[in-house]
Amino acid sequence: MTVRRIRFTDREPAQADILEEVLSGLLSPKKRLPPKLFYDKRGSELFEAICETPEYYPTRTEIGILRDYAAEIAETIGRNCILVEPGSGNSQKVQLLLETLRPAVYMPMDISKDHLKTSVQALGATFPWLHVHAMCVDYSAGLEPVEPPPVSGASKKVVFFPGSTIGNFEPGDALAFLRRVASLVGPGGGLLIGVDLKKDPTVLHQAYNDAQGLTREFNLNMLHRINAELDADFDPGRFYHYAFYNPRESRIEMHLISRGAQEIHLAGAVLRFADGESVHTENSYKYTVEEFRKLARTAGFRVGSHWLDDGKLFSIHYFDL
Ligand code: AVJ
Repeated sequence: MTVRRIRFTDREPAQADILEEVLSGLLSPKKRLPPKLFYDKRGSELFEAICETPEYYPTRTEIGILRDYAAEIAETIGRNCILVEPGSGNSQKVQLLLETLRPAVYMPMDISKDHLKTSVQALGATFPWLHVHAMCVDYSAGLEPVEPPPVSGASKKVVFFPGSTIGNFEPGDALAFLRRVASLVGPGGGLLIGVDLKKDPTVLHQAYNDAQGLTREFNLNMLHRINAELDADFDPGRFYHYAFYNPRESRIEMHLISRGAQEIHLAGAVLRFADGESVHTENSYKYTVEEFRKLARTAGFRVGSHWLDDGKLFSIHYFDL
């Protein structure tokens, strides 16, 4: 049997599914849009630009931890795993681990097909020994499509979930996601996950209100995207970007606030916005190390190791089953 080194499975979500999610979010009494809609081509580019701003510390801090502790992390996990990354984006972070970790196969999953294709090509060129099985899929709809290709010598499954993407989930949904990861990797499997930490609210506030206005553009891009893909008539100039830290809920909230009363048309529906009404586009929950360990334990994981930067801004945990 021949094994291709690079495979691509396309389960890109249909436009109709996106429309349904957008409509149900905007017709609900508290208007909301799912944060996964941020990541069209422009949104992914804007997110990458946000990661370069001086205020947005998570990405560079997590990269620093991965650099400093790559050998230790790889040793904790062990070689030849099946490494699954939901929401892999540009696969930048995993590259810091591949050489030391030497997985049997790397399985990136992402909702953005162009992004995924580009990064798979780059990975194939940089790591000629690496088997890659990429999937264009909305992983929030389930991790079931993860089917490793036949690669010999694989040990266990390990999910890599960096970037504090787990912060986008409400605590109950975060627990449900961790349980799904546990059932995907099974006994002997593991989870390597990046989690942003609680800290001075001012530092958090600035990270989501960068001086260049890139986070503002990123938030407003959701409306541009809905116009372009679903033929709506939002005027993004008539919405404010509003992001703040909610200490009671331990989360950053991002909203788009209507400037004045307005009506928007979308797929035959008329959406009414009151002056000052909000569309809640994202939560980004922050945890202490202990809080997150407790959550993982509740999901069935054994408490394992964790690594921090010197400033204790960000954490990377490894849990096994
Ligand atoms: C990619 C979800 C981790 O919550 O910090 C960045 C997204 N939103 N700036 C985050 C984001 C606004 C980011 N995550």
